[in-house]
Amino acid sequence: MKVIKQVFQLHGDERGQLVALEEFKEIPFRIKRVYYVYNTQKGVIRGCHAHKFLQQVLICIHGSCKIRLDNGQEKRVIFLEKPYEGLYVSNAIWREMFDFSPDAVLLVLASELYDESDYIKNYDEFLDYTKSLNLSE
Ligand code: T46
Repeated sequence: MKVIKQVFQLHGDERGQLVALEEFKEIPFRIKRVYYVYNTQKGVIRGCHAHKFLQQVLICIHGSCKIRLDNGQEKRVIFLEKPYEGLYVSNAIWREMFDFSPDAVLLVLASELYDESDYIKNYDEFLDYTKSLNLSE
């Protein structure tokens, strides 16, 4: 599985750092929604689902966390700890976020508005979904 972790350009000077993200430039889609996760309690695993269409870029803008990506054939764990690094997560990828540091703030840029019907929350259904995609290719 190809993991796309991107290092964003820093616009730093003696005052500090700034990162700018624009749709179709640093972010490969139109940004329709932004949300963030923080104050995550010890031992919590978030996510545990896939999306049919949604694409996202995950940025741990403070603290650290781990992301498990699973395309139905292969799993990878990615450590996010830098506010200038973004992890692209395409559709049809099972994702789990875990090992959040107490100060972690995970920012997510999303290609779609919130839509409950885009979620696949059952792992066996996810495997069937990836198989159906592979068959239609
Ligand atoms: C994803 C991972 C990385 C909304 O009302 N609007 C929203 O835009 C979102 C994201 C969530 N919600 C509500 C739905 C639930 O009642 O907030 C509650 C918690 O959401 P959820 O359990 O889906 O949170 P995570 O952290 O498990 O998953 C989220 C995203 O939902 C998901 O798309 O890929 O972050």
